[in-house]
Amino acid sequence: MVTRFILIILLLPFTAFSAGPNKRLIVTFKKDANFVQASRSVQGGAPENERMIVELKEGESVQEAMKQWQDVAHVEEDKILSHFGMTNPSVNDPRADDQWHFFDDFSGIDLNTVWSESAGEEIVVAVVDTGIRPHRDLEGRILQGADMISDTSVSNDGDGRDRDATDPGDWVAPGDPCYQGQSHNSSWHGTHVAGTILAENDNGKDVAGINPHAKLLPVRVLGKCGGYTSDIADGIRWAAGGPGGIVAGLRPNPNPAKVINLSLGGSGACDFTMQSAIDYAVTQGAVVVVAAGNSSLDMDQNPVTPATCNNVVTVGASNKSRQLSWFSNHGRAVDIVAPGGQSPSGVISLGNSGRTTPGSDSVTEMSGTSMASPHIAGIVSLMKSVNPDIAAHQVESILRASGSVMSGMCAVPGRCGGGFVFAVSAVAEASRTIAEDPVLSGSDSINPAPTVPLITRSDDEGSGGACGSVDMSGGPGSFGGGMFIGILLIFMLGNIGKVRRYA
Ligand SMILES: [Ca+2]
Ligand SMILES: [Ca+2]
Ligand SMILES: [Ca+2]
Ligand SMILES: [Ca+2]
Repeated sequence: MVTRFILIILLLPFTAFSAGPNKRLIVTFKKDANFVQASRSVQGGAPENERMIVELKEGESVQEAMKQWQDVAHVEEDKILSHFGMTNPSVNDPRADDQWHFFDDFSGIDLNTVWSESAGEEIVVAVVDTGIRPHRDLEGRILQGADMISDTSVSNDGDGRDRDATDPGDWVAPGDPCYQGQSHNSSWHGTHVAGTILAENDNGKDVAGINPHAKLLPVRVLGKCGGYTSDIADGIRWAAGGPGGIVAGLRPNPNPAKVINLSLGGSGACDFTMQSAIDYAVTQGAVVVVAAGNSSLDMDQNPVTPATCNNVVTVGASNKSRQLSWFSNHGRAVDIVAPGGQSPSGVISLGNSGRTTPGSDSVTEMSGTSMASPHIAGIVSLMKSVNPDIAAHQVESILRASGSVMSGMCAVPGRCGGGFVFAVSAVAEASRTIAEDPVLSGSDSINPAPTVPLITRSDDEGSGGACGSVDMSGGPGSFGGGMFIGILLIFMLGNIGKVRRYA
């Protein structure tokens, strides 16, 4: 039984940061600032290069805190995002025959035909998610990953960032700080997502995967309650490797990802921190694939991050009737639609039997745009297999152009991008395409532009009062005036696309 999750938006004034634990800000200093001096002016932060994470004191407003700050260029809330899986019954059936989303030539991606175009090469695919279980169907495929979760109340592994991306479970019990009236079992969400992309084929175990030659780079960013934007953004950068991929607390990634899957998100316009990380990954040659989200929202009116960021491939979900799943977000930001399932026919992939801490390997069924996104990430890894240097904007264009018409809700232009993915055509087109250098779309005509919160050291503190509430109906342009435009969205996590496992 699918439960319809509802976005809970708290209409709170900005001074309400004391409402719960872990209300944090990302403070970015001006480029020419003396970082040591400037960071001393920002109390309660953890210094990093040109950026600090600041937790406000009980009852302290941003306006009050900012009075003492020097050389600050941007301030935005370090929002917590969560994954986009949904509740579904488990079939716990190990046969690929049940993976309609792969093998059905109507509602699935028709993998048998796709494999005639490319059986896949060793492409590094990052799954930026809840971490990974060392599932038997992923044996020999998992690279050295990273656990990017800095807050120990979220990490659930007893420490902050570390080199072990193993998923310890993300269950929430009534005693947990993020408990919101509903407990849930561990999701093993990252393992499910990874299995769709690259589970071992033809080994007599469990399920098939789209690119059985791909290597998995697990980046753990979601724990109990979800994950902070700053950790997710750092996870994207680290996964992409290179000079901009060096993040606090971790060694550089020796295996830069060419595909990065983000089956996660939250409400609100694309954050400055998130967009910067995505843009960096794209310039490094990665394709960033993101889930549209499960709130049945028209994202033209109600932006979702990172789904409405620029330079990403945004994926909506379809059901076994090849129509948009009822829960899937839609709008101009959607580039392509892929199977994400819908009760009673979810996506079948890898799981774990543990309700809290890990148990044994299993096969589970889940539905969500979280499950649609890794279908596209897997297909993109096949496109990269035939054309390793193909740029993100080329991949996006090919997917959009090759998609096929859908009926129902998606018949309306501008709701579902290129429509239902036509994987074999996309891979064939990729092999014919001459790779270009990555190009960033500063003002993407396809995606709504992100709201970049520019904070000036204005003395006009009175303007903060105009920012006391958030109007979700009007999109990013509807936020009140004043210094904090675009950073006011406070939302509860874990209410968006929670996953419950029934194994
Ligand atoms: Ca840790
Ligand atoms: Ca860890
Ligand atoms: Ca298998
Ligand atoms: Ca896009």
